[in-house]
Amino acid sequence: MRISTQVVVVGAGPAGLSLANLLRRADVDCVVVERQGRSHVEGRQRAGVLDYAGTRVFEEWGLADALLAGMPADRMLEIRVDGEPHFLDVPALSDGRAGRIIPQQVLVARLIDIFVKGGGDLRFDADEVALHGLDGARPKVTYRGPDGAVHEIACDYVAGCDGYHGVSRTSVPAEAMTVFSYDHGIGWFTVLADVPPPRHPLLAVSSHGFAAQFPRGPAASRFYLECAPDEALDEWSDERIWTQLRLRLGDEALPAGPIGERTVVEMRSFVVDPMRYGRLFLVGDAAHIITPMGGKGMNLAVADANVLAHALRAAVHDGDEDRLAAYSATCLRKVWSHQEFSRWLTEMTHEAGNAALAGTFRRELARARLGRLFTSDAAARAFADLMAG
Ligand code: RFL
Repeated sequence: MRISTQVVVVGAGPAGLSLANLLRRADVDCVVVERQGRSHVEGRQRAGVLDYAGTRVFEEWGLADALLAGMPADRMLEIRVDGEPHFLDVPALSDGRAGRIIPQQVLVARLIDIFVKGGGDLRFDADEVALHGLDGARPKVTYRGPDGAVHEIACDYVAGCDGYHGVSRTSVPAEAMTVFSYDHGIGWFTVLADVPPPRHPLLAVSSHGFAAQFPRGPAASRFYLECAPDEALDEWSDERIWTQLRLRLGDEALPAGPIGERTVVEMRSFVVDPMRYGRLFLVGDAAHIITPMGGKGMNLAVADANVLAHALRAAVHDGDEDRLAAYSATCLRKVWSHQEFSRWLTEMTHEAGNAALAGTFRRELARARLGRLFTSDAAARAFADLMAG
């Protein structure tokens, strides 16, 4: 079965769905192919904050009202050091640039709803997705549908939005891209639990190791616990989780709750340059992954989608490919800036607690850096500027 379109979007995560919706607004024809089923995609719980820059993207394209309705502003951040709370009012410190607290699965479900109700072509359960002729004038994407038939979609451009483990990046010859990869040398054990969310997103630094608690909707929290990079999941019994959280968060009264999901998150960063090969453009996690520290992964996906939507609109409607030529360099500026922010925050919050990581001298340096955030308005503003995106 053959059809043709202007853009095939591979993957329906935050990157692919943002791009698909922006393309519809830009009057650019697209088809989205997604390997998983709709309920799986809508149930994937990961990020929880859309930064200010992300909210601006959806405002500019007229999607913010539908997407962000009822989602509270992201205001205060608490950094607790040895049980002592410090609060940073991010919007107040960044001239009112507030993000929104929105669980990733809510954003994804709303993006799907808007796209499909608007007549968008979104194909779930697409198996064996393959990209062809990326360095030619008319690439193709093939997949096997749930009906067992092989479908072929000819197009002008392919947007590879299929995440770190997707097929898009691996379709590019290895010599055509430079890969940057960094292992942060720590592990993060994370659980999603039915525990009332903290009043404010909370980072906790102590000699027991780093921990964090973030809101995930009205009745749930995502917790992170620093651990050894090679730590096995089954080393974390429920009892150990709650004991360590109470100790590290400095909160003896933290209630235990049912744990829905537990994973060890890779504290690894990865970037490819360029984010383009011929008519393929890599977007979001397909091109770069970042540690969850600073909450920038989903936001970078939205930022890339925005740059690409503008560039594709100019190419399709005006025959102007200058923005497409600049796509990779434009995105990578922000990617590296966020990578630096995430690494800086990771290093500071982990080394300030656990002296075993980098020694006592670096622990004191990290504490001095942290302390500056609470005593220097300029330092707090620089931090808030990066948080706002
Ligand atoms: P996604 O979300 O991985 O979506 C890719 C989509 O492509 C589909 N796919 C394919 N489709 C067709 N053919 C194939 N061959 C395919 N292979 C894959 C997949 O099914 C999926 O639907 O990438 P995208 O869109 O670039 O979005 C990136 C974000 O999801 C990611 O950066 C964040 O979730 C990262 N992240 C966090 N980001 C934040 O901004 N703040 C956070 O607090 C935060 N916490 C997290 C996170 C990621 C986590 N994990 C496990 C990866 C917490 C966790 C636990």
